[in-house]
Amino acid sequence: MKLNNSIQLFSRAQQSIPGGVNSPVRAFKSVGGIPLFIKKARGAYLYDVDDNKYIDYINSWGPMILGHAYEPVVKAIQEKALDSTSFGAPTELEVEMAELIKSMAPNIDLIRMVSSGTEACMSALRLARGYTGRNKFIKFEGCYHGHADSFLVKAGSGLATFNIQTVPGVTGGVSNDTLTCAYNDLEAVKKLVAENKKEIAAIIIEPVAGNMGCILPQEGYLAGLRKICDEENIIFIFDEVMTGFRLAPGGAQERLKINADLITYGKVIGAGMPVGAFGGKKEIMQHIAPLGNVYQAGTLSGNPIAMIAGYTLLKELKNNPGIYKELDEKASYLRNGLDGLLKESGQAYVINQLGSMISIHFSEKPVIDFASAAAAENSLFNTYFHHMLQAGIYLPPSAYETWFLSNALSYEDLDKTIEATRKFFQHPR
Ligand code: KE4
Repeated sequence: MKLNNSIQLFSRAQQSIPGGVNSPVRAFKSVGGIPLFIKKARGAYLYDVDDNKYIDYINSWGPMILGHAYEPVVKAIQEKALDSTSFGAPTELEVEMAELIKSMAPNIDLIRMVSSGTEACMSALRLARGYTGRNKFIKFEGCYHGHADSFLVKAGSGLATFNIQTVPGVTGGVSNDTLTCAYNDLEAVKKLVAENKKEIAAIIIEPVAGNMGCILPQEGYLAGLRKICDEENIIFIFDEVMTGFRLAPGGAQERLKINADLITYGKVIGAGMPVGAFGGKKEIMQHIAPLGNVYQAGTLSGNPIAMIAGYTLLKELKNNPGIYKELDEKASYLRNGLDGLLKESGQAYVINQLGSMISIHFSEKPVIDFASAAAAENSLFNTYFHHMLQAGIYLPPSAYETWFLSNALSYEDLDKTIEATRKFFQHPR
């Protein structure tokens, strides 16, 4: 596979951009090799600057749920841009976007638009602290809620990939209020709550974790957390930056039938444009400025281009709920195909999947939390990753990321993915 232009661009990029990338997870640092520079994408396919074609299982880390360059979204952006790209003043489109989200997602009385998942999560945490008057919060090892200081404690995604346990620049004053324990361990939460009685403002969780590979909540786990929050007056925050509008129109709240108090969004909500959001019950949200004194702001929050992109995509998803069934069927087909061949291969593995989120862990034990994800044979994943890339299949460049399916994937694409995996496990490495 010719990679000359990516190699040259990566060398040039490192002269001007830290690590040559604008987000660490793109750097291929854990899987090795040089990152591919992408020229364009259409539907389920990426094309790099050397004109190699790949079946895309990252989809911009989630947003491209209907595939790249989805025509209604592209057209809407092109038209809206003619009327200017931002005003810094309220618009009708923002009202329509908020009303559309409220019609799709449960438990949203009020919602505030921001420009990233990080902003959404950090704002939701500040609001929970401001509303309860408490400082501490609980997050789970391996979960990633963006790069705000408070969350960079035992976090997933790039921090897990690069094994960054403590982040220089995050002060003890901040991280001391961040309590952590293992995902899927309800007793550990009960213990933390008992040790920090009336001091915990929030529990924030990825209802289906995607930043340590895909990890599902065990039976009763989320309901158990809900019960603790109700009993202890703790705000239950669902970080649905990944799961929102992906697992169902109403995200994980709808799919898993659990009500959160505050919900954060990103990725799909912006259709690839910089959009995040946080919302929830009026009783809590009305403490956000200018209604209340929990200050939160953003020059480009709700700007027309980002709004029209997200609005157009969400409308498509709302008006064609069959898309979710198609996505689930494709994910099940892929899972069953991989399961069948891996069973025959003799290689220890676990496949975790819910809806269009899926990951393979080369582990003999179930992968239910960060420790079990970290204990898997992740060096084998790195070799598998490059084998798949050579076969024209672009997986997330880390064992600590979930794969994201788009509905643009054809069954032929899925078969190619299954066959390339079969070839990998047929030959000794
Ligand atoms: P952003 O600030 O990157 O828009 O969102 C942060 C975030 C918050 N919550 C969850 C559950 C997330 O998955 C993310 C971002 N996810 C990573 C991929 N695992 C983004 C990719 C990147 O960092 O470049």
